[in-house]
Amino acid sequence: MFPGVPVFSVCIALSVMIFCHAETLNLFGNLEAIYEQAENALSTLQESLLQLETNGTLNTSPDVIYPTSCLTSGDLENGLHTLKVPGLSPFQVYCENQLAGPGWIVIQKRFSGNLSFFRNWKEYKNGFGNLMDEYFLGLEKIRALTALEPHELYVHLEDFDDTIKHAKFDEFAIGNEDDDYAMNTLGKYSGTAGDSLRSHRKMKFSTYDRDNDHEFNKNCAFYYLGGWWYNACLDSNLNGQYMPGGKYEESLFARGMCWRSWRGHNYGYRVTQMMIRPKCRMIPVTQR
Ligand SMILES: [Ca+2]
Repeated sequence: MFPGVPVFSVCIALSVMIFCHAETLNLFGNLEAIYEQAENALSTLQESLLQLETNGTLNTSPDVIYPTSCLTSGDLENGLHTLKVPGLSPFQVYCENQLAGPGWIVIQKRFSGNLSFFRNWKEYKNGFGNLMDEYFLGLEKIRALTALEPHELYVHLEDFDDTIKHAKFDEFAIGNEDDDYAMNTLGKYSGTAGDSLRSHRKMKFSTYDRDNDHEFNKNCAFYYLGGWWYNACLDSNLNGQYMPGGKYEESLFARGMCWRSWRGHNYGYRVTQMMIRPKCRMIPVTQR
């Protein structure tokens, strides 16, 4: 075959060549598989991004486990997290960890007046606004969260003189839509702003297109320009009109974002933020 070269040596050389070629083929095969996996991962990411852009939520596979509160997200930075509670698809919330200790889910946030809160029943049910801006999380999500385990409520208020006060309630829960999301549970008050929610306890939620209040002569939500657990009618109206400057004239009585026990019926705050978190979890005392 090859003059002067022993047949045995040629056989060894051919064997090594064939082996090396096979190894090369094997390597290409592995690279192809890795490339395919990367392509699949990229495709999944693109699909998720498209879902987020179109729906605002992700359709997830059953093996993805999301926390049920901001406390279990494990992240102490403020920001967005996806939660999952029984009966609802996963949804995003803004977690607040610095204003009043860790693990608060922001359910209402206002600080600019750029977003109208004079909304109908369906909008209050499903929520509206932008989680990174002003928003209302939605009664259905608040119901699902507070039905899952006992929650506490924290109301943060800032006036136009940069004074900050708060009202904390050691229990808070609302009923389901059949019960018009009534504020069935409102625990003990503590704080600095006074308790302007007590008279709204056991009241159903009302909007301008669904009058569940105790005022027989008018629709409180329509009259006071918000959506709230109106009685006949209100000691607080944090979803009322945003009033730049705070103090407003007597003729606009209680139509702003008022909290009577601090600055009365004719003052609307610069910032309001309502937050809830599970009350029975272990939180270090120093962080509460
Ligand atoms: Ca009425």
